[in-house]
Amino acid sequence: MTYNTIKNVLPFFKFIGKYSNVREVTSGNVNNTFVLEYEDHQRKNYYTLQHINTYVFKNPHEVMSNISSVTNHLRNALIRTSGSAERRVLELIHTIDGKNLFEDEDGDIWRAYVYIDGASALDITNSPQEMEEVGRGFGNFQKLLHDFPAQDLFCPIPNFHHSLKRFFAFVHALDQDKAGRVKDIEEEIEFMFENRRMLGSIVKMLDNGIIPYRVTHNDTKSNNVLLDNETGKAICVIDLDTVMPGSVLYDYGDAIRFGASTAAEDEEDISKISLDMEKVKAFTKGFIEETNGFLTNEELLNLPLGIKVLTCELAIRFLTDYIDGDVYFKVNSPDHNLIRARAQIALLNDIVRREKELQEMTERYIARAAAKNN
Ligand code: GN1
Ligand code: MG
Repeated sequence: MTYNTIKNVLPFFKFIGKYSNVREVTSGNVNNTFVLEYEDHQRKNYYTLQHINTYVFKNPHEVMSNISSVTNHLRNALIRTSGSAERRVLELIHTIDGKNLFEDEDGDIWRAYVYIDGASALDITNSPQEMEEVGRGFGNFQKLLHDFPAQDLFCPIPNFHHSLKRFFAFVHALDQDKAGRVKDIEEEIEFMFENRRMLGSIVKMLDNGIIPYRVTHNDTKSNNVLLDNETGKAICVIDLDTVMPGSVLYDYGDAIRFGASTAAEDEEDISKISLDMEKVKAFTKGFIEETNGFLTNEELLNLPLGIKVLTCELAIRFLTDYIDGDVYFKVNSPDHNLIRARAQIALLNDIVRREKELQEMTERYIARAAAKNN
């Protein structure tokens, strides 16, 4: 079945060897991902093939242009600083006519990478140590890209983390009530209205120049950093579709929202959802150590705000998609987006309860990093 979906696409990519197997990766909410196995004499070659969701990515050429330039920069920086970029950066497989994406006869868009073997992408981190490595992975990504000219990148999804515009889109969706679901979500609507000022706080700081735009990843889920199976170390940041100019608070906040929750993003039993402070500390340590020296004080001190805003932003995005009738995120039940939104709201309530603790913890790590510099 899976093979039938992809078989017509395979001959158009420069894969080496003879096709022998495929498995689908089910964890993404937007694109469809397949791992391919090819046999080449006595060796096996593995590739990642992705079908790009063009409802979400309206201009895949811009996405691919960003990915090409960012991976080139990362490769050069890694070779310069550690001598090799082997398994440390995504490597695109071109089509037989030398392009970085393939458009099939139905207009569907596909791209491929070398699959990085012997590493894991964790939907759930099992320990603070793993979460610290995820923090190092994303922190190092920022570090390697901190001299990349952000203005050279396209914005494939404009206003992606403009949380205030997300609020306006939500109000518009309420107004339209396309799927007739607004009547069931009174409490959630009230919650969003109460939080609208907070949603606008990061964009306001960017607009006023209080914090800078940087090249950011913008989708810092723990499963977007590969950890080496033998050493446990972060080796490669993946899923570069949303790399574009943004704030470091987005990357930090979204990573904590996803990776330091005690439950999955779509946990139905909200009594299971809270913030795992050991994982928060571990991630913060790894992230601040890797980014030491180039983040500004304003950025560092506002990292906890990133957690609040990004958790609320995801709540409002899931809720908006629920109201619209599930047109954006993949769902496995009619309530899936509502369950996700409620889970984010539960997490946000715990984050707000721990606000002071989060601020003090962040300041401790900032002070430790600063002491190392002196
Ligand atoms: C989507 O598909 P995935 O898991 O890489 C979404 C992210 C959300 C995430 C929530 C382009 O990412 O912004 O945070 O789902 N990506 C896009 O799980 O919208
Ligand atoms: Mg993604």
